[in-house]
Amino acid sequence: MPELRLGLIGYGFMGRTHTNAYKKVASFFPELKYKPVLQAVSGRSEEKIKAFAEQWGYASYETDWRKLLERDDIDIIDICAPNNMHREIALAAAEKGKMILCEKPLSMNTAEGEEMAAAVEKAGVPNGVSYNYRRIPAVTLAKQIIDSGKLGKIFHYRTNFLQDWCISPNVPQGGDSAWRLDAKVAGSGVTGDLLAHCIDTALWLNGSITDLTAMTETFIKERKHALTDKVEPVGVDDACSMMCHFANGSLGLFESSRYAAGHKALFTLEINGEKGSLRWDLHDLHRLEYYTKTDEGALRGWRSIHVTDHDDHPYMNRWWVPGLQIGYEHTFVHQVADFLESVEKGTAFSPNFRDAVETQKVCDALLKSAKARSWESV
Ligand code: SOE
Repeated sequence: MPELRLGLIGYGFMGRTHTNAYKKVASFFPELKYKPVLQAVSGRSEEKIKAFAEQWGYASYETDWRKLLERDDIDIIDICAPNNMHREIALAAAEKGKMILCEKPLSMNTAEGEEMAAAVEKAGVPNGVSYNYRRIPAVTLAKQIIDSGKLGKIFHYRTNFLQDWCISPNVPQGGDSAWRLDAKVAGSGVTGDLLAHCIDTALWLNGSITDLTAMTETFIKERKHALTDKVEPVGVDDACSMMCHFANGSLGLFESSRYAAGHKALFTLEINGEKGSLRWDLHDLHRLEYYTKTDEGALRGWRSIHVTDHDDHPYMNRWWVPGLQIGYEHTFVHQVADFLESVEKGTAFSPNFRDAVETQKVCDALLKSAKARSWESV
């Protein structure tokens, strides 16, 4: 089996989810030609990166990501560093001819995203962006149902991503644990961090967004910065709501917040068409709810499909026996498997950098609209 030698940049939450996936993929997708090898990981703190490398089984580590790019024994760069580093790393990795998998959001804004997409296209390197929720079997099944035409013409698309970890004013901004609250590092707040997942999935399931209007709010205006220890203005959006038109004529309603008490990671979506509807939520991720008008009258109602069947449900024949569900971490295994398959077949992985620029465009238009209190075209 040819080896595909991995260089991972960043070792936080996402570094762990990706590493776990690279370790498992060959066991659960044995037919794949390429087998990932945990060749090297990079992070600034020598003590921490050494410990991470030992814990997860990396053969080596670097304290400067640029050294990873210089190495001939690295084939694929996986960017799990904070958002403000994506561009520089991706441009340099493309120049070195490395394959690239990049955490979401692709970039700080559309302009950066365009530059990154142009760079990987010019270099001709396989590339992908980690919008992992597409690869939950129930969400992939939703895509298959929509594409089969079972819902007919689509009227509504409704989606949320709700969390509650920012309600306390004592949560700092910046530093290793709260860089998502530092505008200079994250670019935007919930828009790029959470709503971007809703947008990516919506574009995939329901096609492109033509125009939108939105509002954002920053509820806590100042927070202590973990690096300076000073109280500084908060530059990111804490919550956002967006209304939009899709190119297929349907109406979209999107909301995201880090102030929705009781919700830890509630990603939901619902789609209503002329022949039926689908709804799904992340807290019950192995179930897809389906309503079809073609059911016999007296029996008509929402069905809750337990998406664990080997023959009929995407990805599930890789795992246990029918009826036994899988979870969050498996989405990353599916993502790596699909990426490796695309490398093997020479096809484009989706979402790739170019696809993810479309999500950036919606994020930028949303932020612009919220600021100007206007409708914006995408
Ligand atoms: C934020 O808390 C976060 O970790 C996002 O950055 C991830 O993309 C999302 O999947 C879970 O929540």
